[in-house]
Amino acid sequence: MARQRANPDPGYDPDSLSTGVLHLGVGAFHRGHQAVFLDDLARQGETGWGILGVNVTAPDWTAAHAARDGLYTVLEGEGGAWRARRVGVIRRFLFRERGEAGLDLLTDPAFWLVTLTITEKGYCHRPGTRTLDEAGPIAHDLAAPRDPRTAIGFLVETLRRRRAAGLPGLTVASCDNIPDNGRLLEGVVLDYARRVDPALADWIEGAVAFPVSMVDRIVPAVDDAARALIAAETGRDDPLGIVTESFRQWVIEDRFAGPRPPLETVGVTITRDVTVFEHMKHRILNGAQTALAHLGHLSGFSTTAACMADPVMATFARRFMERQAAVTTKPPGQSLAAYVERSMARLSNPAIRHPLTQIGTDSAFKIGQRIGGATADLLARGGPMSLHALTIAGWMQYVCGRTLDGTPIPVNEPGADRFAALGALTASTPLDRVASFLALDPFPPALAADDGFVGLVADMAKRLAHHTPRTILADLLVTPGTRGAVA
Ligand code: NAI
Ligand code: CS2
Repeated sequence: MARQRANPDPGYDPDSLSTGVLHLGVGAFHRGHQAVFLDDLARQGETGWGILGVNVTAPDWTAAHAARDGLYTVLEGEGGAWRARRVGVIRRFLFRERGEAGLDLLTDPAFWLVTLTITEKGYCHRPGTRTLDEAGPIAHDLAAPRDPRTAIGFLVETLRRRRAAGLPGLTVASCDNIPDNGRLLEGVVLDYARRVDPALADWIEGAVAFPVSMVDRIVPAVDDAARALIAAETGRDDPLGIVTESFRQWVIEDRFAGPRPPLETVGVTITRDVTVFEHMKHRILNGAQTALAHLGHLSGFSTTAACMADPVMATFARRFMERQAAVTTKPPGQSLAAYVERSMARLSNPAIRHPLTQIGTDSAFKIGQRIGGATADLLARGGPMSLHALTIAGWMQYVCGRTLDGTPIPVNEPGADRFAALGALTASTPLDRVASFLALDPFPPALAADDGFVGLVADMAKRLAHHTPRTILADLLVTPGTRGAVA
């Protein structure tokens, strides 16, 4: 029986908000992060920053949004203590299939900010570059730019119409978890615009600002258990509701065109250099999540919190983060030791059921930014390398798609076939096999060039053929003085 708990409506009239923000990619993260910061602003009486959400790919929230007049619950919690909050800032939702729908949106002068959470694949770029992958979905839009299907094509067409209407530029902020996300977005937008309308590209270059931002909040995909929890805590079904932790952080580069929401009044850091914040987050928190995703799944765990409840995996996470922190620059006013401590607490939060396979999705995009660079930096300063070698060997095993006992792993990423092919190269030696993985683009060349490191990864891969990562870690973490010791 669902309990009726306090779940107050927002302390403002949602209909009084005008939509100053266009968001592309209304997923769980947007509902739990940017929308909550803008909800804080609305609660302070700022009425100009309601959101119009657009999805150019599934899911289509049209019916869910209409059914609840755009209101939804954010259930925030640590342990068993929950706080339910009603968010009312997403004023309209549009699912753009083909046709004209949405293309004139930015000709409304109320819009001053576009934000995006479209996942890494949504940028349509060649990994490791800021240029378009012409062989991918963008090919359609390049041929028919007035009828775009990708987020990049949609954005550029709406900007073209804004310019044609004689309106000024605005700010377009990527909120995807990608290093230098604003530069990537600017690169692909300009690359695309230059090919379809060079004068438009010149206008965008002068009139549109693409700030980099670091975004942080763990918002797991909403599953049946999360929906049931929201219903139990609030007494109502809530198709747009999400479950998340209390922590949230947003650091955004001070680079805006035109008016912007006063985000600094609701705890957002606006700064000239986001990179140091980004490195801290990607290497320490995300690095540990990605390492645990692969090593944890191969050890039989299903969520981050379940891993962290195990003393061996938790000790690994701490040591791994400390090593990543050793090669990370401290952002002003931050302590890396405190960041590790807080990350330990966040990852251990039993209230958050973050599936390891969700974090393992698109891992080839993630492992370079989170682990590859730090591994090369650690190697350059003389190690220790054992935990990183095991982490990379674990990733190799994960993307090849089988656990120790042969159970298939639901590998979800564009390069899966390529990895499986590398994994199946039975004719080559284990060393060659490791070297061919380390030569893939997520990794800096220094890794494959270091024979000692290649040997250490090959040694870990051999151990993984007979033991789970947890068993290997139990040995590595308690046996000082040996080759893989955690001194
Ligand atoms: P989700 O699966 O709930 O939503 C994904 C959204 O991206 C949907 O709106 C979908 O329409 C859109 N999308 C997917 N593929 C696309 C494509 N090829 N082109 C255009 N739009 C596309 O995922 P969630 O949790 O909202 O995460 C989205 C992104 O947010 C992540 O990829 C990450 O970069 C960022 N993020 C997520 C965090 C989290 O804890 N969930 C935390 C920090 C950042
Ligand atoms: C996670 C991130 O799915 C993943 O790759 O590591 O979504 C992570 O939860 C966020 O970056 C936290 O802000």
